[in-house]
Amino acid sequence: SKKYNMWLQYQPVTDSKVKEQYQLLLDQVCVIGDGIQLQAAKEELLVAVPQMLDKKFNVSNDPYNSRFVIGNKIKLAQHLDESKQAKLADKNEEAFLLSSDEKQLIITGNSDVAVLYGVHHLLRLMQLHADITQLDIVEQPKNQFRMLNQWDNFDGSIERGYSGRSIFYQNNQFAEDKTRIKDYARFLSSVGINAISINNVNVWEEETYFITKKYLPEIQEIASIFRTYGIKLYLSINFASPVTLGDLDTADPLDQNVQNWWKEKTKEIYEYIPDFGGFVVKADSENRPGPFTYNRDHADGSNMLAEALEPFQGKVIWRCFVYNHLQDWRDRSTDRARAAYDHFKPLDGRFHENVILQVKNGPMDFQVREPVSPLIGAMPNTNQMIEFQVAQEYTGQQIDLCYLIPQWKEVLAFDTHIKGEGTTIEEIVAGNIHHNKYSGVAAVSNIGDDENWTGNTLAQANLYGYGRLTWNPALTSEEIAKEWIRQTFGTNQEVLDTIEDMLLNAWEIYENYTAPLGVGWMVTPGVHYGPNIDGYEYSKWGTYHFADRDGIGVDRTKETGTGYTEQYQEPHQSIYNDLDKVPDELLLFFHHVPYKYTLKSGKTVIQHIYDTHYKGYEQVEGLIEQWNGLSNDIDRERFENVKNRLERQLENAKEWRDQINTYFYRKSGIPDQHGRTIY
Ligand code: BDP
Repeated sequence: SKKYNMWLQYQPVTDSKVKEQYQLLLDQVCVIGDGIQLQAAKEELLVAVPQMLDKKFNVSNDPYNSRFVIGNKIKLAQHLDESKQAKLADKNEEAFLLSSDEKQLIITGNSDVAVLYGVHHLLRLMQLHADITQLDIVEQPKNQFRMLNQWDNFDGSIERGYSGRSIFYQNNQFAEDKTRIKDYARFLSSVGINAISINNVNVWEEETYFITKKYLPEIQEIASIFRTYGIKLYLSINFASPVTLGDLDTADPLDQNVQNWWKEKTKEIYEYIPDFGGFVVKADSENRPGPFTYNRDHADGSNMLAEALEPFQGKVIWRCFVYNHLQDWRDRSTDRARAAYDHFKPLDGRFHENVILQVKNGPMDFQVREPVSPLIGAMPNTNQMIEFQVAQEYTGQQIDLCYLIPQWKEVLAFDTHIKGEGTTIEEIVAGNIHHNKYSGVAAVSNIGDDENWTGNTLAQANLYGYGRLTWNPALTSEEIAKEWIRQTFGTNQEVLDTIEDMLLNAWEIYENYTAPLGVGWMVTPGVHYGPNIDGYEYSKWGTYHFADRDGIGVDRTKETGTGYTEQYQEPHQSIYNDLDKVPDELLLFFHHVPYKYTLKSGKTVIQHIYDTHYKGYEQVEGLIEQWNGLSNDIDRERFENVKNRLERQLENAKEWRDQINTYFYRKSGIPDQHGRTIY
């Protein structure tokens, strides 16, 4: 169905000129080589081309009588002139080349998977109805690791999943029908994802057995599906595995028996999966076991695993989401925002070459607005990757519309100044600043077994955009939106313009009706959907807004606050520290101010709160109107799906608007300047 096919719709090309051009070149394909990823490329062409061009499409092995030839650059060597060879020579393993004139189209690359990426690039161009007779394209991914983390549990539930149950597991069994896993791999490879971890970072009792004979045969099968699409498989592991599995009574990383246990274990895994990616580890975080139990630190813990993986080129992806989650809210001496940096920065230089630290984009937890984590780039001698959340845990849970690419773009564009001007997050995670061996991007996936994969059909754009952006961070939010809409919904201009507008405004709209000015949280505890202003105020999680009758915000300055601002390089340190310089949208993340404090926008904080909340609600009404205008241009199924979600979003926006406005009116006693209803 259309819902299911996401952006690989391969709709028939109706424009007759375009169709003629495509038909001429794509009469048959000659595939040179027989690698599995090349086969996947061929298979994709066999699905796409006949559908799009409404004709038969053959496979041949005669390059001299084929207009369309694919194969890696070694296999194709004699068909590539010097200039083509040269274009690929200084590029990485995943680089592809598309070259064509009216009579011939060649897709090649530095490896078979590169050819698969090249084929997907061609299919993308075709779905956009581009001219394919004058191609001269060489592309390589900017980021080395382009990973997704599934937070799927073996029982079939998904931690922070908003689109049904797992496509990997059902009731503590592996999904028998692997069709969806294969299709997922297709979608991911079409946007260049090259790594995936398939189980929740919180590894429970039964999942601990994933690294044993009990389950490795089944995991092997999943690994081979992903391998076909150039995606390496990783597993989240339980740091206390030797104990949980009953083999040892300690998991102390400096204990020789523990070290040997992991070495044996790792060897066993590689017998099943020779190209196994490695381990993703959440340790000493939110009740997960880790090295702290034995008075060891994160370097000790990760290095022990790294040594076991080293002989097989495996990696340890060690998460930095470490903070005190058992805080006393009365105690102001600890600041959760500081935690990752305070824990990890002093360990710089101590990690093995195959350890990569995975750092969330912000210092708290995927809020609608946060400053960029000061830890990213701050450890010049350590591999790092950034972690985003495609799943909309705090941004509307795929009920509310929230196109996240603009948020990620802002993060990537942030200039840390760690090595002077131009040290952007984008360049750091691409590995261009510190030149460590590994770097890249990871993100929590947003898919489940809902027919449309992502709950809200429009949330497919976030998965698509995540892949495209990690491949090429220079793409703009607009470009990515346009590409996605065209491929997903076709070429109708009104559909394109309307959805593009909806997507591009969605993040701001969501921010408008939820927690104001960077303060975050104010969500229903546990669930994280819908408002509960004081829900996390007197809790152990370190997530406070400190609203009282006089003002609101968290003082993180060096003089009177937690000193978090000092984790940044200049000029950020001074900017964030200074009430006059801090950007409005982050004001309450860094400062506690009176309600009548005047923002740079000229409004007071309290009036800003009122105004944005009325506006946010009205903007959602606007989204509904926009969407309804497309009722004749979009198939029923997808139209109704989004319509229904938007209606729920409106309810949610109303709850937020009224609770936030009422709360702050009661706290401050300051009326709305415009005299609108406050309950
Ligand atoms: C938080 C989620 C929690 C995750 C945790 C993590 O609420 O479910 O386990 O992050 O990233 O956002 O480990």
